[in-house]
This record gives sequence, C-alpha cells and structure tokens, in this order.
Amino acid sequence: MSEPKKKLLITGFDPFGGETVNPSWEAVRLLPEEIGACRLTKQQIPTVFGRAAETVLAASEKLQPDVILCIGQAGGRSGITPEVVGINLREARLPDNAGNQPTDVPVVENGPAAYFATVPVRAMVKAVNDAGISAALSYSAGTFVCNDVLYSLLHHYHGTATKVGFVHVPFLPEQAEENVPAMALEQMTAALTAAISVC
Ligand code: PCA
Repeated sequence: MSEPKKKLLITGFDPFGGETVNPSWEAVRLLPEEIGACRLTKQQIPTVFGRAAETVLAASEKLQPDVILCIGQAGGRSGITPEVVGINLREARLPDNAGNQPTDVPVVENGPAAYFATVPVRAMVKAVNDAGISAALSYSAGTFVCNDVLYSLLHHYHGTATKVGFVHVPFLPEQAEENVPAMALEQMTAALTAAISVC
C-alpha cells in the first residue's frame, strides 16, 4: 500500500505592475502533481490586497491542506528566497491590480506585529542549494500583496496544524533589464521542487 499523501496547496500570482507574466505562476504551473510525500493543488491568485488571501482561504477551506505554500515575484532578487516572517502592515509603492495603494494600514486590525512562517525555511534553503540553485532566507516579504497573503494566512492558521510559507522568486530573463538578475523558468521549477520536497 502506498503512503497517504500530504496535501499541499501552492499558489502563484497574476502579473502586476505593468508586467505581462508573473514567474511565480509560470513556475507553479510547470510543477508536477506530486513531489515526494506531497500531492499538489495549484491555484492562481490575484495581486490585490485582501482578495489574494481570500482566494487562498476559499481554496484551502475546500482542500483542507497540510501545507500552504504561496509563491511570488520579487524583481531584483537573484535567488530563491523563502520568507521568514510576515508583518502586519500594508504599504504600497505602486497600486495593486484593483488600484488600491494603502499606506500605513494593518493587514489585521489589532493583530500582532508579526508571525514567523511555519514551514521549514532553513531546510528549504538547504534543499535548493543542494540542487545547485541559488537560495537564501529573506527576512522581509515587503509590505505589498505578498506580505499581505503571508501575514493573513499565518494569522488565520495560527495555533493549528496547517503549515504556511511563502517563497519569492526572481524575474524571468525576459522581464529583467540589463544588470537586473533573473532566473530561467526551468531552474525556478527545479528549485521549488527541491523546496517542496522538505515541506
Ligand atoms: N509579488 C508581489 C505581489 C505579487 C507578486 O508576485 C509582492 O512581492 O508583494
């Protein structure tokens, strides 16, 4: 008999900020249905404050996953970066895909300042590095929609068995201007596969 599979909900965002692709969703789309002990369910989510987390929560209510891993684009980064922490702050330098541009607004009114991710971020970095791909911990997911999703999910699942994590990925080569780092899609997918294998 085969081992029962862990259920992993994995998400990527739609394009934002004038881009025509978002590497997070492109990489998630290419992942296999199963990685190690995990069976994957993929969901695209909108780059919109509040609505992004609501979309993840609607999917997770249905699936009841063991692990939720959200992937997002972080243009300018050179490697795969699991996020260590989500903070209770919305502060946008550019409008989201619904035109929202909050400043100094909490994600959750009266929520704690921050939550640590509950996936094994250090093991994930090691697994990606062992696969020969650049990865490092990130101590800030920013204050835009990615952080919004990470904080919202960590708040929602605080004290439960459901693990929550977020991984930022670099631009794809076709997005990056000169002297801006980028990563090929196949490498991103291989990196996410390695990271998921230890989740
Ligand atoms: N990156 C943005 C939001 C959507 C995405 O892919 C962020 O880092 O907040």
